[in-house]
Amino acid sequence: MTDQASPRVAVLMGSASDKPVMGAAFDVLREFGVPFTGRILSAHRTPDQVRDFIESSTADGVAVFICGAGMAAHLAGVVAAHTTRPVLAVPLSAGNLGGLDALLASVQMPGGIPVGVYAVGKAGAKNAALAAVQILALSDEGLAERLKGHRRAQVDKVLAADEELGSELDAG
Ligand code: RP5
Repeated sequence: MTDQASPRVAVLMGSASDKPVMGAAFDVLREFGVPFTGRILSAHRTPDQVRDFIESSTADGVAVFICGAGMAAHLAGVVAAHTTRPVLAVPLSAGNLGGLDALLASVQMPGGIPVGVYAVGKAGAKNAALAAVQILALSDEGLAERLKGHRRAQVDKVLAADEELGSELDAG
């Protein structure tokens, strides 16, 4: 799946079963108008295709890789081994260990091959996408302004909820 012509962010996931959670990353990238591509590729089940994709997408201008995987989550590490561009990992809850397995597999990279690791699940997918936007915004003033607007909207939302709670409590 490709959102627009020249993707700047590639969102990879290890299995179709990861799609419902990794969709949160697509939502953020769409919200900011960042061209992205999404692929289901597995470090274990399709190792050759992972390597080929990294080579071709890097040549095509992908700047940041987001990798969601559960269980023995090696996708981000393998991608990082093949590129010097930033790789952001989203550990996912699959199997019986609630995502702790994927979190540890993602975060315990040997020195020399960095991977940025986000929260397990949807919050991680959302934040990894926001981090990708932040990286791109370093050289895109329009994107940087949209990030500031996004932060302001969050403040407004929390304050509105706070006011509503106050009214509910006042009403007894
Ligand atoms: C990982 O194993 C995938 O990223 C997924 O989270 C997990 C289970 O995959 P399926 O057995 O559902 O395909 O590689």
